[in-house]
Amino acid sequence: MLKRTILPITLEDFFTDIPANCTEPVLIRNISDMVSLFIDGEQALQEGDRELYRFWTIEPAPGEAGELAYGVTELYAGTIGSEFNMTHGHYHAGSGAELYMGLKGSGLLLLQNREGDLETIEFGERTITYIPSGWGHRMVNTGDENMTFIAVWPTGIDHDYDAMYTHNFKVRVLKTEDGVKIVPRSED
Ligand code: PAN
Ligand code: ZN
Repeated sequence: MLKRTILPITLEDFFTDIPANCTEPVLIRNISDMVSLFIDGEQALQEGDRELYRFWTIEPAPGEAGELAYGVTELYAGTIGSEFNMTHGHYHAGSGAELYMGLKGSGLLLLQNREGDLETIEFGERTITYIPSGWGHRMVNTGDENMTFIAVWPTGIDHDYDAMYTHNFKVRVLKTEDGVKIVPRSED
């Protein structure tokens, strides 16, 4: 019999069926979980903590070589100060590539390796992006609607979040009167 984690699931039913299928309870990130990553994080937190995004993970065969884990993220529209809402971002410890697939909404996917090379990818509904091993990744929602995307990665890798504080992305993505602006972080 198929394990519940490998039962098929339709995209339409994802948000209602995934709690029954997922191996991780929903993970929620609030402003308080990533205050220092935003220029105006402290001020936003003083005005009140709030949820920025949530994600679910399905890992059908935890730790087994050659298997896959996958998840769906719902990243809310909006800004923290002048900065568009974004995921915390991470590197995969050791090696491990990943595939991102857009379901809804639009934004920018930031990729950066540990040498500091940066790629900024327009990401939207039906976009498929391969994230090579060794590249940190962060999604930024620059649209007016909540963004959802699927991620697929190899089983058994560790997500290195601390690396975002030593090898953070070189740019920020701001909402300005002229639209979306990508600015160097060093100019903070
Ligand atoms: C994604 C991310 C998810 C949440 O599933 O984990 O979008 O972003 P953070 O992990 O940066 O909080 C992924 O890249 N998995 O490897
Ligand atoms: Zn990842």
